[in-house]
Amino acid sequence: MVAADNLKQTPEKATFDLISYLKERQKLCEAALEQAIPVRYPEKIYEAMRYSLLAGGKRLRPIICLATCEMTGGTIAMAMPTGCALEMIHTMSLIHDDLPAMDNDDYRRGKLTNHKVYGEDVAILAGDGLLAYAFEYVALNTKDVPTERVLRVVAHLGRAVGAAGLVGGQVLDLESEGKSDISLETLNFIHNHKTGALLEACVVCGGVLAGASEEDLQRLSRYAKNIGLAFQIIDDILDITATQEQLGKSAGKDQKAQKVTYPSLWGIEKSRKQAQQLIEGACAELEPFGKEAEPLVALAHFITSRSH
Ligand code: GRG
Repeated sequence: MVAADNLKQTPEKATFDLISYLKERQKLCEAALEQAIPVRYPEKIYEAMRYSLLAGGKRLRPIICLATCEMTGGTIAMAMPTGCALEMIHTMSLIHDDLPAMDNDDYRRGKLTNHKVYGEDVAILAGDGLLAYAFEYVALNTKDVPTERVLRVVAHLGRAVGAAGLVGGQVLDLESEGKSDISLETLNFIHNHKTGALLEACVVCGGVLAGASEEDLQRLSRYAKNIGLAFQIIDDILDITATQEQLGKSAGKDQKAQKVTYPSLWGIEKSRKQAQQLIEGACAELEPFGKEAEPLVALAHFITSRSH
């Protein structure tokens, strides 16, 4: 899943083997997700939830959450239920985003979209089921973490998904469709909410679970906001430059929908440069964590050099 050409690390980062790290972490996350939702009666809804949740994907959100928890003194076990919940929430947002009422997409993660397989009605419910279960899962399965930290995680996740996060970003994105006069400020608002809020929750929740200081949580939040925006800039570039096979979803959608994107405002080269600058800013926030920050630094560079 992780191609070597995705990993153009600078020499000083080359000592950290990100390929092996991601492979190992993806395996752990896959195993945890596989166990998280057993099929019960009525089977159809559990199967629909599992169809999208277990359809692959890079698992960046849980991996980032686990890495932050470890970097700030916690363990993988403390963060895994939150990592799974983040992937459930992310999957819910993809299922709903692909619906005919939104982006109307046929492919996701290299497979037919949820509504193409189960119908629109079940796909909406599968998203709802995943969203609700994410919160139940964190509350019931987080062990060896003080209750007030778990509560804080639940609140942070709620904020990241709701109108102050994903939902708010998506509404503005839908409203902006077909408009050619979208400002950079509006574009940033859309992506800081639609993509950035959940990535920020991955990082901050990892730190909260480990008991990181408020100052460190602020640093982590700034790191995440930078990588969130860089992630979206690269996503916009890939929509133009990558193929459907590479992306696992339709390519060239933004241009077809005449959407304002970073490359449409800046061109591809300037967009790449801006993403690179954001990643450098993100990594600067991690300097106080020293060598412990290696995985998060490498992950930030991975985001700008990925090809899918
Ligand atoms: C119903 C509460 C509720 C919310 C839904 C639909 C919606 C609101 C928000 C849209 C969020 C969205 C689809 C953002 C795009 C994020 C993005 C860049 C996804 C691609 O992430 P990757 O590349 O995908 O990490 P994989 O498949 O690797 O996980």
